Amino acid sequence: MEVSDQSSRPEHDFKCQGTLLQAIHRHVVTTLGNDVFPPRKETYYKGLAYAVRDRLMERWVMAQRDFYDQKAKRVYYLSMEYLPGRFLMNYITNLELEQEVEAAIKDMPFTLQALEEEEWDAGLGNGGLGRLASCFMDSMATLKIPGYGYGLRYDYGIFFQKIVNGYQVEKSDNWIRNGFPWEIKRTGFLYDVNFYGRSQAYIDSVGETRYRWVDTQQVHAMACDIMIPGYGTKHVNNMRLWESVSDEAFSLTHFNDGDYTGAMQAKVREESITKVLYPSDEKAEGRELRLKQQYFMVAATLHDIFRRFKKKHGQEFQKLPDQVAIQLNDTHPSIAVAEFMRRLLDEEMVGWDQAWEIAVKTFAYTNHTVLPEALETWPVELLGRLLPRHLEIIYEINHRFLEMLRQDFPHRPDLQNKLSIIKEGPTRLVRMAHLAIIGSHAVNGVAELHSRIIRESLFRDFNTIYPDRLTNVTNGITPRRWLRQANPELSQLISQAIGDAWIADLDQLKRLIPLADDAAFQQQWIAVKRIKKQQLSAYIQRKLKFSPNPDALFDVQVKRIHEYKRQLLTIMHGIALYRRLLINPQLDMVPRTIILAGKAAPAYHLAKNIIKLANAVAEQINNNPICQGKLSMAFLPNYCISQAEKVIPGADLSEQISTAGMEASGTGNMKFALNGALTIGTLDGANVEIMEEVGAENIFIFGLTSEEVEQWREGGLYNPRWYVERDEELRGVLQMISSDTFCPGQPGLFEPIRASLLERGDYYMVIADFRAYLDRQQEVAETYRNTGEWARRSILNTANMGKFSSDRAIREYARNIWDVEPLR
Ligand code: 4GP
Repeated sequence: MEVSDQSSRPEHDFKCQGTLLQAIHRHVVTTLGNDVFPPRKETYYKGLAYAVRDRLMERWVMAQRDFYDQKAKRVYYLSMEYLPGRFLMNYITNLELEQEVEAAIKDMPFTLQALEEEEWDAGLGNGGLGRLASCFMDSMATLKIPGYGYGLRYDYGIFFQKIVNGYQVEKSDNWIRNGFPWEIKRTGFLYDVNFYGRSQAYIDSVGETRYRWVDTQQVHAMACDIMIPGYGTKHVNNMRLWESVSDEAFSLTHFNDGDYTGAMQAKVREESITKVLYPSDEKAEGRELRLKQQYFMVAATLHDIFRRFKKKHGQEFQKLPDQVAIQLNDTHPSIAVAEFMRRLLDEEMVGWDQAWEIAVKTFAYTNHTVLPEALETWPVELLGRLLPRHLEIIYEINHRFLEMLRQDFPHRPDLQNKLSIIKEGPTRLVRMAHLAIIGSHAVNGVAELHSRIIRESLFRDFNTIYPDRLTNVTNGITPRRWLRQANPELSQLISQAIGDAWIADLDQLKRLIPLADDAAFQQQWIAVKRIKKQQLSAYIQRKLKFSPNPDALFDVQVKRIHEYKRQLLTIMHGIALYRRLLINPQLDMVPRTIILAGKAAPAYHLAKNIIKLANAVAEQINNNPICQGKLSMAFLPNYCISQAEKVIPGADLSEQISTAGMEASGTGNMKFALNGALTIGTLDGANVEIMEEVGAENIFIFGLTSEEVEQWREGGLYNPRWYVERDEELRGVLQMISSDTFCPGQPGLFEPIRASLLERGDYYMVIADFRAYLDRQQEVAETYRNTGEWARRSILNTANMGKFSSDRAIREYARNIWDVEPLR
């Protein structure tokens, strides 16, 4: 009998002993080498983190054994980005340790909240796509799906945003500077990852031509594991992030010659692969490094997947699709299709047809955006140099695919060019999205509207040839983080009313519907919202040194700054209100605080100009006495997950106002509504489905539809000047932007914004939607005056958010795409 055989597994006792407080003290002394007295916040945070981690570790080992024993099919989620935020409270809530922790620190000179603030956000992603991946991790664990998140452990995550003089300034985000207690580094667990070299043909023992990849340069991938606990279950999943390490210590020869930098060079080069997360729209620079990152993640991950599979099933690769599902989170990891083929063909000696069938059954691909820059393409020259064998394989996949098109669609010769993986032109390009679609059995969009746009326009021709492949799974968010953890006050009120089953079954919130008309419940609801607004106001005070009145309408737009998301429209509304006050200082208006936050990609100049405008407008409004008590505006620096957890519960109004057809889904929209904010939004992304769930009368919809946007664009029908001529207030607002009203002494500072609207055709149709938006905002204000009615709608929003749980989304992936069952 093998030692690894489960039946020979001896009884071990690795249970945590003693109280949590004892464990904290032990870690403060033995792990951190400090004294427990006097208690210091930073050491206690870490001591607590280790103590909590111990408890989890116990469950984790048991869960891993379960996976193994049950021979369950596993899901591998491949993502270049994650945005888990902080871990401490997530672990405490999912382990239901709150009371024990409170008891353990009750005599300390700090609160649990203060300890929580010691943790630095793990900012390993840019925005929605990364945060979605983290919500999915939580749901997979909660639903007991044996899932793994694979990605990269960047030393520097998304940059830290400072606002200096109203401008965004990027600082590198060294998030692990103070250590990262949640990870377990597998220093003995290294895989080789190859680059460069060449492909060499040879004849194998049975006379077949085979290929191997030779003369390569190697880098090592080290596994760093982070546990992902489920809620209400002992199940714990694993997120495995790869770090590039070099065993190339440093060259003693160089060192002895006095060349200290040269001595370190090889090490630095190899370890640079996982140094830094790419900002979302980085240009040509460093493109090679980006492809290296993608392949590095994919190669190490597939190595792991094959190792695990072979341990149980040996060479029975026909079983692979019954044991393994691989989900590609957007186009970035698509090279996995070619790497998977390379492993089967070159290393496992499987024939092409069988290998291809296995690949397609195993892979699935999610598209997250219609923005063309996200559909990655690589110059053939670059891909062929870095990954020569993969380029050969891609050519062969393409050749067979085009052959199929010729045979099955002889009357559509146009498809050859349109769908080929290789885009011909002066610089030949590999279209990675095409590789992902051809190599997957399922391709999904992330909201009904987005999936329809994919089927009917972005990937229309693929939809013709693979009629059943393109499908939809509407996004979701985890109620554990976004309600239970971010808003304990509201969670408590809800649980008092309907019990706490909603935490794992969000549809239960429907039971709040009858309470929406209950005046006493409305009062309690309003009281909780007021507490969250006070907390938010105090947070703004800490960050910006002014505290908005919690009785004002908190009107919030927080997300990445992008023209299509139209922060500009929110700012223009702020300017319009300001202008009305300038014209009539006695104006009776509903007091309003406009809160914005978000990062702009470092190279996205117009987005950065919009940030400057927001800050400039805020400064004037906040310093003008006529606005006192009526209007204020805040731009919060460094938007991140932990900030979102503070801002979202305090919002009255959620701004989801992207140009219709451009926001794939949005998930912020779901988080706000779950916390009882009403939405002002366009018919875009998941807003459409939110409207269906909460009822059109409980959401403020405005603006052009996606069909109109498309028709107007295609027909060249849109002329922003037409609107400007007819709208005096709009003219006034534009005039204030383009004059030096908000930039005294710097005329022309906001000229790029004006030009984008009036000279360059206003691609995102800000002007077209301006009037409809302002009218809707007026209605928002009037509704807000009626506190009872507002509360009623707010309750109904929360009550109808069941659909948007990421548990529902993961169930759909599990059933329709992965074909996996939860563990027993
Ligand atoms: C985002 C989409 O912009 C957003 O609408 C969607 O909710 C989110 O993915 C999750 O599906 N896309 C990205 C990206 O973050 O980098 O493309």
